[in-house]
Amino acid sequence: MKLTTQELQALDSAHYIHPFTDTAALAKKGARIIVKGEGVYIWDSDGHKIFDAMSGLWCVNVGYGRKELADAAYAQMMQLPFYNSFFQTSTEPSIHLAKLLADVSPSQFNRVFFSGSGSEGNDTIVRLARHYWSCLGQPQKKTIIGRWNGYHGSTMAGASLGGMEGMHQQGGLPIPDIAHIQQPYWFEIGRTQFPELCKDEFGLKAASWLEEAILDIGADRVAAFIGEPVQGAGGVIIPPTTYWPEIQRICRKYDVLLVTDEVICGFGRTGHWWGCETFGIEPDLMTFAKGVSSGYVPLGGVMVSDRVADVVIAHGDFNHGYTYSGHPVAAAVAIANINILRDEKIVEQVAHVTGPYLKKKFEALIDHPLVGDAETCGLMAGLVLVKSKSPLTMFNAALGVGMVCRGHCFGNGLIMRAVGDRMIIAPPLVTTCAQIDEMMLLIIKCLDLTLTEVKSRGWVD
Ligand code: PXG
Repeated sequence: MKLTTQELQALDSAHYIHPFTDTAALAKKGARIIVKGEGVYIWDSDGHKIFDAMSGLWCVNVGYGRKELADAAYAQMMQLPFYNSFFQTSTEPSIHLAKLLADVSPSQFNRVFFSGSGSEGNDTIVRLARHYWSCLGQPQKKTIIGRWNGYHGSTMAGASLGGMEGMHQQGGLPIPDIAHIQQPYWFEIGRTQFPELCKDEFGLKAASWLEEAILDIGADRVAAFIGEPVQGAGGVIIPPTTYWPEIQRICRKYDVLLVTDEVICGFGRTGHWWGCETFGIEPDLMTFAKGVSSGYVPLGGVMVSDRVADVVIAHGDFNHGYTYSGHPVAAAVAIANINILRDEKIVEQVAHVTGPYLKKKFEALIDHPLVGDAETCGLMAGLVLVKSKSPLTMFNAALGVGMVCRGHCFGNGLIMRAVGDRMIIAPPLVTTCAQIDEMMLLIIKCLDLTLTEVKSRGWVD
């Protein structure tokens, strides 16, 4: 039975509570229903073709419609759709994937713990980091430090590690023994609050907040620091190059585990397999999800370094696991996905061809009257919409200029996200230079339409 868009929307608003959504407001206008995907494009139920410059939700890295992934899922479902890995059993795809992940990870990582999502991966991080210190006779070393405006998922631990205040306000968060420091956001914080510092000096300053927090809490009480190499949901916040090496130095100095949440940055997004490689650091734990399976099936997990694995394994059971840890179908799809990334040299392509090409094109947006900053890292990018460039003046946040721009994108066949007045993209890693040109034309068109609208509303002079 084929339903019309209106019929689908009516059923959607009657029965479906969407994530991070004002359900009553959505019911009034109806959800946009996506029905098909091919390459970098998706189509809605009214037949509109849309350039998906967000890769679904930062995940469809090899693009839509890859038969190899569908075939892998089909074959595995026919062979063995499910078996668990709890009671001294394992499955072929999960074993092969574990080995493959060790192969594509930095050399300190030889083991993996599987979950079904990034949020579950970060719950695993909290339990594993605390358990590690407990095994070493330091059960009080359990505080985990994250960052304001970081995003680590929506479970109790994930949302607590994250620094989204709107999330903390609902459901009694954060859980105990989680702390936050300020983010290394040059444009919003460095430029305005530390005008005497250059960007690189600000990177060191932002890292010093970790040292202050560790000293404040007591190094003997801090288990780990967690951060996204580039903050994704927070608005593609690319830290100064000085930041991560200094964070690593501080973690080592105070014997605090270093965790990179690679849920967005992992599997090539930044031009290396992992964000930590782009920023030249060696974490002790890494969370992954999304790009591991290009989002075709849910899968996540934690890469566990020898340092952590050796201690935990020497202490018997780790009492933690999910029904779908190492799900054979998800593992089979992830293997096919990683093979595509390797065989088609997609990560190298991002590093040497499409990443630099996007950088050149996207940074040139700074010449647009509405753009106060524009930066990229691999195939992720963010720009800031500003009221005036000289002096640099932001719009009143309450005007929602980012949402105005997002509306024009939606209406003109482009998915570009708004995080406040920061517009962000993370197109599939298979996006070609010609497709980047096409995307840039759409972006410029939507910026122009936004400029016309803010002028007509009297929001700029
Ligand atoms: N860590 C990071 C860095 C993420 O980006 C998660 C953990 C949680 O993963 P799961 O699979 O549990 O969703 C994420 C997820 C957004 C947005 O608004 C970003 C995510 C999820 C939903 C919305 O950009 N990232």
